[in-house]
Formats: sequence, structure tokens, C-alpha cells
Amino acid sequence: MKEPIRAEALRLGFTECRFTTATLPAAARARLDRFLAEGMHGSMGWMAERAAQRGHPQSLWPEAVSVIALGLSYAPAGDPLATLAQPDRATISAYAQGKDYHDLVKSRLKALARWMVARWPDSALKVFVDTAPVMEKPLAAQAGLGWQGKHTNLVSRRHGSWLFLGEVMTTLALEPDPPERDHCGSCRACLAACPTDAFPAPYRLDARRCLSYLTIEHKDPIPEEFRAAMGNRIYGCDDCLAVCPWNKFARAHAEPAFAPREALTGRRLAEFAALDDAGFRALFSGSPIKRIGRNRFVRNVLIAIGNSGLPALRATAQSLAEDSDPVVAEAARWAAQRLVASAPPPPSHASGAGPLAAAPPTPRPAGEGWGGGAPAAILPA
Ligand code: B12
Ligand code: SF4
Ligand code: SF4
Repeated sequence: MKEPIRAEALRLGFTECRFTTATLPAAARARLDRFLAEGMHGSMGWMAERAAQRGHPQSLWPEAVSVIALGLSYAPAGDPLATLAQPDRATISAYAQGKDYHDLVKSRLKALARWMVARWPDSALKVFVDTAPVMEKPLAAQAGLGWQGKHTNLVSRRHGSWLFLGEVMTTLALEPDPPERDHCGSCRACLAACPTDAFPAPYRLDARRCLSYLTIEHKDPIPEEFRAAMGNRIYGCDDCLAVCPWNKFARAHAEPAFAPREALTGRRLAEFAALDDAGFRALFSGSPIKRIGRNRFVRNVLIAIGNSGLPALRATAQSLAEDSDPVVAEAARWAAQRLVASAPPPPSHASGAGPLAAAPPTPRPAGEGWGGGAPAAILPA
């Protein structure tokens, strides 16, 4: 039964397809409980609300017997951290540069489900990607798609850090595949690369410190302590993923839907900051970025402008200082003030810097980027 399903999944365009039971070990549930009890989910209240289902697939769907774990590669062709060294540009996470993966993965999951129902009409099934209360990484690890690395995401020996995950749960009894063992060894590259020190320990992430959470999920002003570390990351963050040495085996994806949109990669921060609601919706139609809305997006762009060290962008920041959204307006004032502080010193015959010149932003040597560590040269275990 498994081989025809796997063959169909690959034919539909999935990169990996493996099988496991619709159960999770008590350890995975206990770790989820600890993560929630320590408040590491921040404002993602939806994680706690359905924690019982998240930690136990059969509480979500009691009839589920097996899980078909699917992976779809989005391995980028170039270095996803390259734009970190270009302060007038934006760095957008690799996963968000093309079309929304939720739509593509879901349509393929549904196609696989339709194919299975036609073949086994007495079975029932449900499909999931990302948003359902399902712990996708431990399920994928259990199915042997890879292992949960120290950065907590699933790492594959063949596709590195770059797999999107999705599942078909079914009432069919399918022989489980063996799990993959942990191949992190003594490597700590991802932990060292994190610009905000978001890992309290290997395999544990404090989402409240993670730039992916702060730029995408967090609605309020970005806490001051993380603003400088954001650099020009305006949507998501790839630093811990990108430095993983296992990426060297990943072949760039050939998925047209994930091709970076030129409209995004070529834009300057100033152009993004000028977007109004209608312009934002038009530009990000079909993109995962659309979900955060214009205000949160422009808030992020303004933090990047404040970090740019480019006095020429000060007028852009100032033009939003009275924005009708208070979070945007606050970020604009912060950025404008920071750029005053970073203006070049006056010529030596002038009387000296004004009071705002007292605290320049952290200087960034050309080409260094914001906190992205160099990929580790040696391969872990
Ligand atoms: C909430 C969430 C987030 C949150 C929290 C992330 C997190 N690590 O929990 C935020 C907003 C920060 C986030 C960020 C990102 N996310 Co996200 N996110 C999710 C979501 C919805 C739930 C994850 C979850 O359950 N977290 C709760 C924690 C407790 O679970 P966990 O991470 O599995 O924790 C395990 C470890 O801590 C481990 N553990 C603890 N101690 C120890 C000790 C040992 C020895 C071991 C082995 C394990 C271990 O046990 C826990 C349980 O298994 C999933 C989709 C889903 N429904 O699963 C996507 C998902 C995890 N995200 C995804 C992606 C792509 C990202 C980003 C890369 C996006 C980006 N570029 O900005 C970043 C990566 C940041 C990172 N380093 O994790 C993908 C990951 C794909 C993959 N290959 O793993 C998923 C699976 C979505 C998808 N369908 O593809 N995400
Ligand atoms: S995504 Fe970025 S901020 Fe979040 S844990 Fe990884 S490196 Fe740190
Ligand atoms: S960077 Fe190193 S420690 Fe982190 S997930 Fe990859 S192999 Fe594991």
C-alpha cells in the first residue's frame, strides 16, 4: 500500500513522503507543555488554546491511525543572508519570497487525498499544513524525514533546513518507516548564529526573542532590546537555518511558485515604507507576507531604516512620524531619531555634534551583516 502512495506523492511534486503512526511520544507533549508553561509562545495564544490536540494527534481526530508525512523543498539557489550586508535593501526570509507555500502544499495534499479516496473508498483522511493544532516537526522526525536540529526545525540529510512540512492523516493502517537519528553531533552553528540569542538551550527556542516571531506574529511595537539586532530583516529570519552545514547537500528547488518575485527582491526600503494599504495588498497578493498587513510590515521596514545608518533615509522615516497607526508612527520616530544620531560628524571647523548625536547606532563594517555567522566548515555526526 505504501509504495503507490509514495510514488503518487512524488509525482504530485512532493520532495519527501514517509509514514508514521498518529501518535506522539510523551516526551514531545511534555516539551510542548514546558514551552507553554514558560510563556515562550509569547502572544501566540492559539498554541495554548489547543495544546491538548497539538500534543496528541488522536485527540484532534480519534479515528486517525497513520500519518503520511510530506516534505516540499524550498532550498534557495543563492545565499539567503546575502542582503543582510545591504542596508538600503530589505532581507525577506527565503520561505516568503515566492507564492504562499500554504496554498501549494494544501492543493497537493488534497490531490493526494483525492487519489487515496478513489483507491481506498472505505478509508477516511484529513490534510494539514502549518495552521492546524498538529506538531508537524516531531511527526516528520518520527516518520524519518529528518531530525529536529538544535535550531528546533527539521533537518534533512538531503534537503538541509529547507523543507516545508504537511501531513495526510488516515484511518488506513500503514507500516511506519523508521525515524532518522540526530546528526547534529557537536555542531552549534545555528545556536551561535542567532542575532537575538533566542535559544536558551540546544533544541529549545524562546519564540519571544525570535525575529521570525517578532516580525510576523508580534502585533505591538518591537521591543527596543531587539531592534538593533533586527538589522534589515523585515519578514522572518533565516540565520539559524542558513548556517546549517547539512544545507550543502540541498539542491536548489525547481518549484516555479517559489521563485523569488522580482518585485520583492529588487525593492529598496524607501519604496516599501511608502506603501499604503491598497499598494501593500496589491504587491503581496498571493504572498505569505500579505497576512501581516500594511501596518506591521511598514513597522518592520522602519526599524530596518533606523538600523541602516543612512541619513538619506531619515526623511522617509519622518514622513511616517504622524501615521494614523500608532505602532507605525512610533517606529518612524525611533528610526528618524536613530538616523540623526548616525549622521556623519560635521566638518572639523564646526562647533561639534548636537545632543542627538550622542548615541550612534552600532557601526557595521561593510559586508559583515547583522549577526549571520559563517557556515560551519565541518559536517557534524
Ligand atoms: C509556532 C511556530 C513558529 C514559532 C515558534 C517556533 C518553534 N520553534 O516552536 C515562530 C513564529 C518563532 C516560528 C518561526 C519559524 N518557523 Co514556524 N511554525 C510554528 C508551528 C505553527 C508550531 C511549532 C510548534 O509546535 N512549536 C512548539 C515547540 C515546543 O515545538 P517544537 O519546536 O517541535 O519543540 C520541540 C523541541 O523543542 C524538542 N526538544 C526540546 N528539548 C529537546 C531535547 C532534545 C534532546 C531533543 C531531540 C528535542 C528537544 O521537543 C519539542 C517537541 O518536539 C509550526 C507548524 C506546526 N503546526 O507544527 C511551524 C513550522 C515549525 N515553522 C516553520 C518555519 C519554516 C519557520 C521559520 C523557518 C520561518 C522563518 N524563516 O522565519 C522560523 C524558524 C525559527 C526556528 N528556529 O524555529 C516550518 C518548519 C519546517 C521544518 N523543516 O522544520 C513549520 C513546520 C511550518 C511548516 N508546515 O512547514 N514558527
Ligand atoms: S529564526 Fe533568526 S531570530 Fe529566530 S531563532 Fe533562528 S536565528 Fe534566531
Ligand atoms: S547547524 Fe549544526 S546544530 Fe544546528 S541544526 Fe544544523 S547540524 Fe544541528
